[in-house]
Amino acid sequence: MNLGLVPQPRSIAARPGGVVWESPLRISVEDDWREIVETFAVDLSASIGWRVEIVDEQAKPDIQILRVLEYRDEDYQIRTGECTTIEASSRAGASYALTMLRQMAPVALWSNTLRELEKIELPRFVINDGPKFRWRGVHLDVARHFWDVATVCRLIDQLAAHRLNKLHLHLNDDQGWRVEIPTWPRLSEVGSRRRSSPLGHEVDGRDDNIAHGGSYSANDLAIIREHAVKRCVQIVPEIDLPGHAQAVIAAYAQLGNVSEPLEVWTRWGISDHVLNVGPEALDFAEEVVCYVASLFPDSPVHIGGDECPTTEWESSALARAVMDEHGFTEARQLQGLFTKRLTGALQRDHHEVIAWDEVLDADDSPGTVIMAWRSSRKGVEAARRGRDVIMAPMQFLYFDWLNSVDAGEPIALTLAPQATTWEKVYGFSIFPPGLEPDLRHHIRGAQAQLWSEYIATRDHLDYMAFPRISAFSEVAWGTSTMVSDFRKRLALHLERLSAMGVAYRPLDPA
Ligand code: TNX
Repeated sequence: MNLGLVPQPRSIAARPGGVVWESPLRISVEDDWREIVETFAVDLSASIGWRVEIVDEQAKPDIQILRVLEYRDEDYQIRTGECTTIEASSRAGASYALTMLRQMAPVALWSNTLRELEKIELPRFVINDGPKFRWRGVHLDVARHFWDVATVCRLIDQLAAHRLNKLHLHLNDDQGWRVEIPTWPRLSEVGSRRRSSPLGHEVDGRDDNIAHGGSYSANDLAIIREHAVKRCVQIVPEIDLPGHAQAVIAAYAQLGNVSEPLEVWTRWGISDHVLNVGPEALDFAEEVVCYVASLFPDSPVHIGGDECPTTEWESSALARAVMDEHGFTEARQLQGLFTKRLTGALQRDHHEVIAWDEVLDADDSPGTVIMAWRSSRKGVEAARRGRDVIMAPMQFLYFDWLNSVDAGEPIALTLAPQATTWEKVYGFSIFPPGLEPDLRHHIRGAQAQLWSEYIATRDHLDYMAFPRISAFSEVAWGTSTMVSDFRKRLALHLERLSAMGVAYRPLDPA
C-alpha cells in the first residue's frame, strides 16, 4: 500500500484490521511532553476542526504516548490499535510519531483551511523509525532578501512536516544586516536597508532602484525560536564575518579598511570590503556574535567565514603590522584571528561553533564543526583533519540553483545546463565519496541551502524549496532507495503540500 510517507520510515509492518478515530481524540502523555500534544491539537483544530483531550493513561485513550528510555534519541515506535501506542525516549521522537500519524491519516489533516472530517480510519501497523543522521538542516538566507517572522515560522512548519530538525538563519551579508543589536544601533538603522537590487540576472548589470530592507528585533527572534521549539526544530543563527561585511561597514566605517564611505551593497557576488583586523573590529565581532548567540542559548552558532577576499588586507598598513606581530606570511592567515576569537568566546558561553569550509584554509580552531559547501571533497578533507562535518555541497544542496534545464525555468543563481533537479538531490550520498569508513562518525548529517539573491517572494521560495526539500528529507533521514519508488510516494505527498498551501514546483511528466 502506498501511503505516500515522506520521509519513508525505517520499517513499517502491516497488521490485519483498522482503527477508527472521532473527535474528540483522547491522548495520554506525561506532563513534560504536553506541549507536543498541544501543538498537534492546534494542527487538528485548524485543519479538520477536531478537539484533542489530554487524558489519563487509565482512561482508555485513543493514543498513549510513553517515555521509554531504551530508544535512541529521535527514534520512536508506533503501534496502531484500539489504543495506539507511541514509544520514544525524547520529545522529538514522540513529536515525529504524531507527524507520522498525521501523514497516515487523510490529507485533510494538513489543510490550512478548515475541512470538516467525520472520522479518521487508519490501517493497523507497527512502525519502528529513527533518523540515520542527527543534523538534518535547511538554511535560509534572510540577508539578500528579508523574510518576515510569519514566513520563517511557516518554513519551520514545513521542515517539521518532513522531520527535519535544524533551521540555519543567515542573518547578515554585504546586502543587509538583519538583527537589531542594542549597542550597535546603526547596524539595523543603516545596515538593514539597501537602495537598490540587481534587476534580472547579476550578469546583466541592471538595477531595480527599489529599496529593500528589514530586520528582526530580539522579540521577533524569540517568537521564531519558540515556534521552532514547539516543532522540535532548532534555530542555528549565523553572523558571517569578517567577509560579507559591506553592510556592517556602511553602518560603521571605522570597522572597514577604506576611507571613502560605503553603502549597503546593491550588487550580488562577493564584496571586497571586509572588516579590518584591528582591535575594535575584533571586539565588535565578538560582541555581536555573542549577543546573537545569547538569543539562542541552546543552539550551535555559525560564524560564517566564507569567501573573505584578502585584497584590502594586502594593501593595508594595519593588516601588515598585525601579520608581523603574529608572524604570518600570508594575508589569508589573518582570517584565523576572527575564527579563533569567535570560537573561543562562543565556546566559553557553551555554544558549539560551526563555520563554512574556508576556515580550514586559515588557522581554524579544533572544535569547529565544518559546513562543507564548495564540494563533497571539502567534507573528506575536514573529516581527515578530525573535524565533525555537515555536508552542504552546492552541487547537490544549493536550492537557489535552477530546478531544471527547461527554458521556461524562472531566473536562478545558475544558468543552464547547471541545474539541480529533485532527482539529483534524491541521489545525493551524504557520506562523501572517498571517505574512509572509519571516519564516517565525523559526518553529522547534511543541510540544504536557500540563498535568496534570486528568491524574493514567498511563492518563489516554495518553488525553489519543494519538492527538493522533500527529496532531501529522505536522504537525510537515511531511508532513500530508488527514485521511481520515491516518485510514487512524492506524488501523494505533494497533495499534503498543496493542502498546506505550498506553491511547490510541479513534477515533470515521468
Ligand atoms: C556562495 S556558500 C555563498 C553565498 C551565495 C551562494 C549562492 C557560501 C558560504 N557563500 O554567499 O549566496 O554561494 O549560491
